Amino acid sequence: MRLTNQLAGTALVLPVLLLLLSLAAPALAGGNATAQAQVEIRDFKFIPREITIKAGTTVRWTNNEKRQYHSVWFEQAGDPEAPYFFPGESVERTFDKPGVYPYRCGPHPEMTGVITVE
Ligand SMILES: [Cu+2]
Repeated sequence: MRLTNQLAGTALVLPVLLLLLSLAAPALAGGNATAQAQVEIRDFKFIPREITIKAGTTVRWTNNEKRQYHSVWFEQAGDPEAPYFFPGESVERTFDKPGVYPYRCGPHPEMTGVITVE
């Protein structure tokens, strides 16, 4: 009777362990699933102005000005003008396809940047 109970307990524990491992595996192996890159906006500049990322990476632009709004506008890709965002705010964009993605700030055409996706 005791042996039977132990076997039954083992039989239950194993599938639960396997389930937990299968849930944890993507988080452990798929580090790129949540890859993120940062671009700061300060003194009317995108910093860094050019970055290279892997496909699937999300880029986050953060406005670190004191009181100036900006935008991140992929004009050359044919996007409509992007909304402005204000100090303390950020915008994100995920790049799934390799390529070179130039962008600019809507109200400040001299502010430009480039995302290269590998
Ligand atoms: Cu701007």
